[in-house]
Amino acid sequence: MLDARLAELTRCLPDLRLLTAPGDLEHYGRDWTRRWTPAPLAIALPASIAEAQAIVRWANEHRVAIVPSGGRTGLSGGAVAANGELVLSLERMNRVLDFNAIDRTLSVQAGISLQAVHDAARGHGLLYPVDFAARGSCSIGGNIATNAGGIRVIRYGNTREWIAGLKVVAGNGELLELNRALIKNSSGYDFRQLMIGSEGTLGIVVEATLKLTDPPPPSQVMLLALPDMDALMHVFALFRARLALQAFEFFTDHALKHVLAHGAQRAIDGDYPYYVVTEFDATDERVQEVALAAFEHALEQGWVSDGVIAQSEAQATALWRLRDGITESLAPRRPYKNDVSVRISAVPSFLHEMRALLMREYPHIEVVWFGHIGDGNLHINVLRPDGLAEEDFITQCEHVTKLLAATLQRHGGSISAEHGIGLVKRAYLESTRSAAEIALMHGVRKVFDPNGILNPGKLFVSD
Ligand code: 2HG
Ligand code: ZN
Repeated sequence: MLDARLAELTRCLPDLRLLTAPGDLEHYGRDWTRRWTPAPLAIALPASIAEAQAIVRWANEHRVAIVPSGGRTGLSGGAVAANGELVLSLERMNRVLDFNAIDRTLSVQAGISLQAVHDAARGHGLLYPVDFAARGSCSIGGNIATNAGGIRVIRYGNTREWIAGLKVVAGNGELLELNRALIKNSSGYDFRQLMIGSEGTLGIVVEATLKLTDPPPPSQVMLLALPDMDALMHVFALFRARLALQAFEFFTDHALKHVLAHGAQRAIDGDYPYYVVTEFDATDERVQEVALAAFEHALEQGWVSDGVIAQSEAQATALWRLRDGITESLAPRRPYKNDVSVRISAVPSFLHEMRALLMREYPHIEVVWFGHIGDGNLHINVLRPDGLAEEDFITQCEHVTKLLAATLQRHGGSISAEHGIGLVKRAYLESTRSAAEIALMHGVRKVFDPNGILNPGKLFVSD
């Protein structure tokens, strides 16, 4: 027996693809957090903007909450549907709509994967530069909803920098065309930017016009082994001063252990506590000399202990795998994740306090650190030991996150650098945003989504 509300939905939209089988509810109701039990009402897969608008209008009429859904690779629970919501999946709206060679833009439907965007841009001899390991599964709509960052932020910035225009279905079902891909548009509030990072609480992104750029110059990839934490930012300053960096990522020996166990190839013999993968422009042969001179200098200073520079594309890929493969290698353990940031200048002092805190609070628990240290963004993955009940583990992690949030606050940082607040971090929003800001955020939400049907429960503790 179909729920009466759903019966009404299929009456309004007879062609709408609607899924209610238990397997579908489970599949579309969760994200990569795997922490909440999926319990959506149904899954709607609109094929057009008009269908998406009609669904939102229906949801307003029947006061059904909607969870906008892309690739569900999120790590903060932003796309979880555990409370009888309707999941509105953009999966079928996954096409490239237009390429404009003069504007150097690509217009796409929101459900397209990041990988397909990369491929389409490459097909036109250009680059969409935001990139990260989930590229094959995540969707551009989800990237926009969280202002996704990734491994090239140091060179290209976050998703926010690459959105020329958006089409968004607001909480009342109205279609908003935001910025229309203008480069210059000084005509009042920029709602496009407001939508980016709003985690589906203000509107549903249905189409985006993405800026493209020149393909990157040839590059080289280097793996460095470091003797201690203090060396990290010295090496970063040195390499940044001498080379044109495209990426500067770090991970610890714990992270390395897991990726190696997951099939990656060891590239440096010996055991070191910290590693860096860096990629830099290599427009001519001199660059390799400059890189090697920087490496020698770091060696003399005692900031690096060993290093390897990739001699082929295959080697570069193998070195990247050591960093790119971390999340996947840890996934079976369902880690508790923190995703924090501070200004680059605050990294050294923050790292010291953070390490002391984690060592004190997690004495018998494995904690894996890695991340985009060149952007001041650190990922902390806490692994539940066998024998510790999930509930007790989460309680402990939440207690530590509270302390971490206070540490971040002292350092002027953020509790969410790039994964979003979602369900996981909503209790700590006030460590990063003032009470006045949060009150305004609630006010803004009311304007765009008066009945609070879009992704309720996410971002804020109470709607
Ligand atoms: C990355 O940088 C992703 O690889 C995932 O942001 C981080 O798994 C994580 O904690
Ligand atoms: Zn990351």
